Amino acid sequence: MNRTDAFVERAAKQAESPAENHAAPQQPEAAIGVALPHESAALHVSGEATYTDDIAELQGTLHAALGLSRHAHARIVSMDLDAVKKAPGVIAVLTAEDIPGENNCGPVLHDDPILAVNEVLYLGQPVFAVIAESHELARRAAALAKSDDVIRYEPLNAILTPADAKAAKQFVLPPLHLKRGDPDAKIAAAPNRIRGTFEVGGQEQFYLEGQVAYAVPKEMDGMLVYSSTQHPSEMQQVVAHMLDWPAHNVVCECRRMGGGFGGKESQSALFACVASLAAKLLRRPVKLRADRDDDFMITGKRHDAIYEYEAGFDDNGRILGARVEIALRAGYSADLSGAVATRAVCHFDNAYYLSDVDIVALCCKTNTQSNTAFRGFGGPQGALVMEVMLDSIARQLNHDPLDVRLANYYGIAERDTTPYGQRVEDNIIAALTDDLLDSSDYRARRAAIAEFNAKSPVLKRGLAFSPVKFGISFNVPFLNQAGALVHVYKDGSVLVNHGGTEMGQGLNTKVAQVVANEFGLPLSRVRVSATDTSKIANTSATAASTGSDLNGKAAEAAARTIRARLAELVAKQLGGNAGDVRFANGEVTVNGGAMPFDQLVGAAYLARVQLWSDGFYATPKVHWDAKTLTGHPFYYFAYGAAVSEVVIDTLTGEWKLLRADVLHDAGQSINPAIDLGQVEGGFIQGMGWLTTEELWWSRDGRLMTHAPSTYKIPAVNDTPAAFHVRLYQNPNAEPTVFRSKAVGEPPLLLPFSVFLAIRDAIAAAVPSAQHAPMLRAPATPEAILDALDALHAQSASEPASAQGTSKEATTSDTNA
Ligand code: MTE
Ligand code: LUZ
Ligand code: MOS
Repeated sequence: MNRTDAFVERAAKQAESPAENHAAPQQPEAAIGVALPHESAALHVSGEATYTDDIAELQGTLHAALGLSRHAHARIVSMDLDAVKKAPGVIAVLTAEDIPGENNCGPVLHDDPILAVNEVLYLGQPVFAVIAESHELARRAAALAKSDDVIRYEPLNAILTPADAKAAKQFVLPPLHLKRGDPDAKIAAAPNRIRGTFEVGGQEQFYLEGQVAYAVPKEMDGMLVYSSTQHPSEMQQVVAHMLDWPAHNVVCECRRMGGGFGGKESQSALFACVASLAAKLLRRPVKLRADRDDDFMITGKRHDAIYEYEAGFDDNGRILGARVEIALRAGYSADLSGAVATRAVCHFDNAYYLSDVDIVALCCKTNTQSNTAFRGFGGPQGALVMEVMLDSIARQLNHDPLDVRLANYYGIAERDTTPYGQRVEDNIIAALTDDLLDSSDYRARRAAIAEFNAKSPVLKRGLAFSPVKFGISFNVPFLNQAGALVHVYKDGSVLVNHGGTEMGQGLNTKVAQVVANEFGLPLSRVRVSATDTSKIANTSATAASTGSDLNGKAAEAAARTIRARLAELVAKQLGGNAGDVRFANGEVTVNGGAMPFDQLVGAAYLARVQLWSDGFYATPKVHWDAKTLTGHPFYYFAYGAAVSEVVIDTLTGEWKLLRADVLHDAGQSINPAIDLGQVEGGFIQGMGWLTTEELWWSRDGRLMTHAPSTYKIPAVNDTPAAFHVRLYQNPNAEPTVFRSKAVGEPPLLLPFSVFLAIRDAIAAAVPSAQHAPMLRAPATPEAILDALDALHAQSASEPASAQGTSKEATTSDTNA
């Protein structure tokens, strides 16, 4: 037995003894509901897993690197690429003029040039591509883009921040506006009001495997593109379009990504296109792998946002009317910003009923990277400001923020319709909250922390609870479709292909479990192959957390078709009804008789029964009116909640997460080990967004935080010593695959509780302050110290003055 097998065996043994809180599977014979290890776990830890850059290179392979713009906004006056062409090892230098088809890789609008023409719109934009003998030589030559002799620019006025873009009315798409009721009148008539501004930073996806594509030319104008992408079908389309070819000339394949997190939903395209262009022109395989700094400089991130909000509320903190404007930094092009902004609008409510509400979302056009999908896809940006508002409301009323949250929860009957018109029919947030408050001992710890803070002058503790309600489905209804192909070979082994992509989230494991369960086979009999556009056509991105919902159902459908054919045959041979045939434990049983699965498959082959099938799934119920921003965009909601406790050092601004309790609704989990991993990972990743990860552009629009040395993602020592994560047992009200729920994105919103706990600790440091702390996100030590300073200033001088705090760096709540 080799090391890999030993690992798998050990992991499987561990999985057999169900850990605390793991669902007892409802169908005990099935591979469903069992905490099986990730299909590639052993390969991940041993380093054997093949990522795109690990694919054995064909003889003659060349390497590409990109020459990037040096200005945030400038006209290209002239280009003289001779020096680049003459650099050691350079085979060719390509510009936009070399593109035979359309010079565009935008997913929705055609505003994303692959290589810049005439004008550059952000600092870091690719202007030319160098193709060289080696990766290193290509990069050295591409670095000549920094020389004035190579590209001469005439700088133009650059707009760098969402605030400036908003002032200049520069948007990549028209503003979105959703209004229900009469919020102005409700706010005016309310006994209490808050009004304020808030800001949250962006976030780099920081997939451990960077953007990479390897293009291999094939006969008759064919191209095979290995791409690290969440969206192989779109890569196929944009490459074909760029080469002016029909789509059937191009195959895109992806076995796995080393993370995508939304960053490879649309923005893998530039890399796939440049590698393919070079491969086509030079008739040699070409690989383009961006190094980390280039990846940071070129690709878009989570949208940062600035907010203006206002709310009126009663004496219990229940919101009577609310208004918000969310100004998102879209960057230089539209990319997916329209759908991101729509999701922000549809998550402002988070878990709360808002009878009278006005929500505006702006996609601000700035001369920076084109921001894109990132886990949560605008949902976190929408819900965060609501949680900040509720925190401020509670502090103004001197209530525990928890109680204000409970007072605003969606309820039954009158209080169950979202601002966009969808009824919340599967609401379990109240019961889930009770469970978590109990297990986390929230009320008792609140009192203990007050006691601690009274005695501790420098270190202050904070505690916060926050809930999540997250809508599941692509908010563009037609994207909610998927296909799968299942092959049963003559020996009874099964190969599954589906349109989803594996990025570490465990999709292939779950789909394999579903198929194994249909045939009553152990998981070892089912293999999932690489995603390949020549197997499943016209797929959607693996995104919106829908991977297993969509592809699990499609694969289930394909397996059921084959199973029905087998059942018919075995019923003929053993007697009985096809409908009574059972597939379990590697056997097929009916009418008191049994036959091993493999034997039945062999017999079916000889009887000329088709042993492979396709399967298709389209999510029911979803519809959306993009004009009125109303409809039923989500098939269902996923819920969760967290309680976090932090300690801050009021002299240095340092902080630590001491304990986090998380309860998350993954429906009836197909694989509790994988789902717990998603919840833990999402929590820590969201915590990074709100605390340590700070993107910072210089005055001339250069992103200065473009490597791990200056951009701090959480590490294992940032996870709390006490991290209690549980799955909430709650079969999906909708008939999803085994009544599971999507789990990829929603947990990213759970660490709102960390940010709010830091706010709580800051408030505890200045008990005499009238107002809530003005804490911006990310809550870096600098931001924490700024918030403390502002609070001290406020409590010292009434009325509150903004003195000593920079205007854009504060969150200000004022009594309206
Ligand atoms: N988990 C890992 N390990 N790596 C990833 O890149 N991406 C997240 C989430 N979890 C991601 C991840 C995002 S942004 C989404 S939309 C979902 O996984 C996509 O996969 P799913 O739909 O199969 O859950
Ligand atoms: N909608 C959505 C989308 O809700 N999530 C996504 O990831 C997405 N991607 C593209 C278009 N719409
Ligand atoms: Mo995820 S942001 O939908 O790729």
